[in-house]
Amino acid sequence: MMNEEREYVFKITLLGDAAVGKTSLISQFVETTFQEDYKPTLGANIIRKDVILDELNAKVRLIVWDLAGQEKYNVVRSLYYQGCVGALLVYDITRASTFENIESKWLNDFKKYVKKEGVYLLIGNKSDLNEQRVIQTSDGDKLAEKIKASKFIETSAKFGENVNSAFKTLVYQILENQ
Ligand code: G3D
Ligand code: MG
Repeated sequence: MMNEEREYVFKITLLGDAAVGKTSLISQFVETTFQEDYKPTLGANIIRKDVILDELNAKVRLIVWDLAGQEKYNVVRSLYYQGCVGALLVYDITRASTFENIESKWLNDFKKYVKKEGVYLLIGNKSDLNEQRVIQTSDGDKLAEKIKASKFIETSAKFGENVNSAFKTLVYQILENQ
């Protein structure tokens, strides 16, 4: 007899400086089937995507919040983070400032506003731009260890490299954390 399928709903966010590739990562992940719900008052897009985990006989509905070009400004932070259980902390491997802001700005924000213990991965995006790289893979590894990220992954949102695995890893880490 089949076990009953389990269903979960997880709210996650992508955090990082402007133009690191947050929206591009989401677009790659959800492909063409996404529903977008722009909340101008929150400065955020909200995207839904169902992830089927056959091996666990589970379905996860991901509610992905994406900052809509207001990284520096007045997002209603408490609402943005409310109920959030996981995040991708994203930097651009070609811009050092985006790497430096991960801990001091984005992780700090996440910890301040997410009351429950949240799960986060460190993502070094734009891995296709290797000739412009200024942040080495070993630097990413070290930072991930320092900030206790569940995992460090380099991605290319442009070519879809490691994008699915980044989101799926986050889902598995959240499930483990429940
Ligand atoms: P954001 O949502 O974090 O602000 P976007 O970032 O997803 O809007 O991406 C910012 C710019 O970086 C975009 O270029 C986008 O195409 C580019 N980009 C995102 N991810 C990658 C990647 O993995 N590789 C490369 N080469 N470029 C990427 P434009 O020119 O449209 O502003
Ligand atoms: Mg964006």
